[in-house]
Amino acid sequence: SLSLAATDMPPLPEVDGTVVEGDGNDYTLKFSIGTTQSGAQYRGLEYFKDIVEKRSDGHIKVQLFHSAQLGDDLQAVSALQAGTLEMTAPSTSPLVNMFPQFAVFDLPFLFPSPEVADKVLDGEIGKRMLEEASTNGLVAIGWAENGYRQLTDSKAAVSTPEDLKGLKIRTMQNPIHLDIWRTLGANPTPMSFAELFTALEQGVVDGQENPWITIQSSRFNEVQPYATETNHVYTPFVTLVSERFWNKLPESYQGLLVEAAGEMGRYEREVSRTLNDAIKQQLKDEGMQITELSAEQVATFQDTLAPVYDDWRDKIGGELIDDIQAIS
Ligand code: EAX
Repeated sequence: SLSLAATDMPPLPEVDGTVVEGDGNDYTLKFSIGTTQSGAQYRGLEYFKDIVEKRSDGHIKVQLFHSAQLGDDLQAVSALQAGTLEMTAPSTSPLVNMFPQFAVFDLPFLFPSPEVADKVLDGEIGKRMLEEASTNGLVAIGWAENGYRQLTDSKAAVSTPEDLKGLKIRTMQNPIHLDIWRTLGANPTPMSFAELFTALEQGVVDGQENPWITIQSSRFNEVQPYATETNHVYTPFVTLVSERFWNKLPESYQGLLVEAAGEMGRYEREVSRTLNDAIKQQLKDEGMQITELSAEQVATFQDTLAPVYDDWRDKIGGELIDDIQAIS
């Protein structure tokens, strides 16, 4: 079931190999992610590796790890802080305790389109967030995307909040997500991504939510016959470097990593969006029952979630949210 993503995966772009001079030393950089080898995120990492190895003329060696092999989102971030891993790119949601400003990405229905997300990530707000997240042993250097999240479950088709009554839904480790699913009438449990497939398979939880590409590349459809296209939250991936590693690098190589993270982020978002619809179709073809919501049905979810939105809007700070809405 991974074949379509693999064959539809656009070819890696040619890397312009203008060499960046270093300090004569060689470096090895391990880059680990939570999603699998067949997703858009890993494709982005392959491009990053290509750029960094070519432009450093082989002086920086990039080793890629996927499927949470070196830890899930939070474990990988801890490893960066400890200096035992050099790079990772988690969803922003599990990091809100450390970086409260990331919580805007958890507000339901705040990002109406990928274009608005790009303007936020690539504009002043995204730049400021990267600066603010460059602390606690981490250096934040760029944005990619996980994408718009969709609901899947094993019990029944869901088209209204009532259909969610009592459903056990796994969420990321994030208080807003817990609030969202509780308010919709479900029974949410936070859990690390690495444990999720087994939890779904064994019925520890009935459902979960992730973008189509992550659902398919993680084979959740094999244990989740139903899905609902909710688009309830847009999740970025933030590209992080261990500060310990960063401080060892000459400035020219720090610049190279920033440049490569930018190019990876633009490419990965393009791949993610190109594959999104194709993968939704493939999931249907493979027998997943996908419910597409009418505008009224989406409005019902939005109305039900209005208190969550208002409550967290006050906690996060209305100004940042106003700025994002002004972009929309
Ligand atoms: O690294 O936990 C999740 O649902 C995400 O897709 C995970 O952040 C991927």
